[in-house]
Amino acid sequence: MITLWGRLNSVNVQKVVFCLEEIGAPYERVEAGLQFGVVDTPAYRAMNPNGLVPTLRDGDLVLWESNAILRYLCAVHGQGRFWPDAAARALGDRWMDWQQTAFAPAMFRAFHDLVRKPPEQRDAAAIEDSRKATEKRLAVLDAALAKTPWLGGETFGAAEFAVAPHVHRWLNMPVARLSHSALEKWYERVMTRPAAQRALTLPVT
Ligand SMILES: N[C@@H](CCC(=O)N[C@@H](CS)C(=O)NCC(=O)O)C(=O)O
Repeated sequence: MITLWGRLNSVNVQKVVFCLEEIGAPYERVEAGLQFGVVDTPAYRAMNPNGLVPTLRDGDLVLWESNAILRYLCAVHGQGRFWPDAAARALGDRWMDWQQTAFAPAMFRAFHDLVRKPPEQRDAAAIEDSRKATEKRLAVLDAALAKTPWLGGETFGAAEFAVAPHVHRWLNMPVARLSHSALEKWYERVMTRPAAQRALTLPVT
């Protein structure tokens, strides 16, 4: 049995839940992080020394870093569904790395100030910088999705698990947004999947 530690309002946990639900592997999810605590206990730190969520255990293997978890699950439990070939895998991998290094850092500040901080503690200039940086990233994503229906090319793949939760968060948080039609159509396609609905349909908090 696979065990996943992490609260469902964490975008990095949502990625893994989306993947597990899509794969259909039996798993249990243990609440951890923020109000649930757990992440500072010695037992948890022994699994994940960063004290962050998600952490996944599958048999003897314990993994942290959400995209490493996604790659493992797709490779071992995905039965070839998410990487039709090496080129499609590499094309999707690009977007997974982009999500971690470019997209998530750009939107972090706007999300934290607008969703997790009371109005009097928000920094309007920092939010605006973050909003502009995010829009630049989204323009890149939109241009790519105007050319292919999915991030890895012609088929739904592992990169969707990594990128969609962040897009979902952006589109559902109280921020001024530009419209990106290819991106919005891709998001609608993603959200028709029952696995995406199970992972993502909850308030952004
Ligand atoms: N790069 C890591 C980032 C993990 C991370 O920052 N997790 C956040 C939630 S999205 C966290 O653990 N926050 C503290 C907490 O929930 O206690 C990953 O992708 O797994």
